[in-house]
Amino acid sequence: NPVDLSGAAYFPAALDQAAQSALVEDVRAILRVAPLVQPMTPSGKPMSVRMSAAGDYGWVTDRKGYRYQRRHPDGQSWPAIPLSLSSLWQKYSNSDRAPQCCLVNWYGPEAKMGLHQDKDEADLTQPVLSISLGDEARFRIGGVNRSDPTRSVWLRSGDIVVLQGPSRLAYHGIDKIRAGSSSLLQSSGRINLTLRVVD
Ligand code: MD5
Ligand code: FE
Repeated sequence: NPVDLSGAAYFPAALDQAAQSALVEDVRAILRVAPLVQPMTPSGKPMSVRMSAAGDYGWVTDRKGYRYQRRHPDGQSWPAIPLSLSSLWQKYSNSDRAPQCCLVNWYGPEAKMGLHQDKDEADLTQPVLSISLGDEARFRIGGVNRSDPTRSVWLRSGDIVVLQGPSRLAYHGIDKIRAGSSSLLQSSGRINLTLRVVD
């Protein structure tokens, strides 16, 4: 049963070790087709998080702006979303749609993601499902206004968060990675997977 996290449904330890390891293998297969890239913000700053994706769309950013697009920056189509992940969407999302994007975020020990809203998707009533793998991360979530108070929670490997309802437009970010806190990956680091309906 979920814990309420500022309106989001938080399922701590939703995935056991075997399920986490299987997901890491699926992510490695995605990355063989669609390698991680270090995205550039429109203002020209490199993001500290490296990204890839699976599905009909990936989310990219470069000097031209933020957008979803059907191809990797290198030109190839994104690989399909693996069944392991579409099954988790079926189980946890309460959505009547299929996911169109699995964004893969890779955090090294020093990576962060600043406070932001996710609103590049056409239908903001569709949920976002987040899966954490590897090192623990301090996740900050506030309200729909940037100035709203925030709370923090350490997300651990195997945790799932479903952002729906008002929390779907909540400001959120990743403040800090606890490097070496998990032995799931070959090196320290964290993977966050987000499943999304795009258009
Ligand atoms: C992460 N990823 O852990 C974070 C948080 C992102 C992103 O924020 O946009 O890739 S995953 C939790 C999350 C995802 C999407 C929406 C919301 C939270 N939210 O509306 O609070 O890499
Ligand atoms: Fe986000």
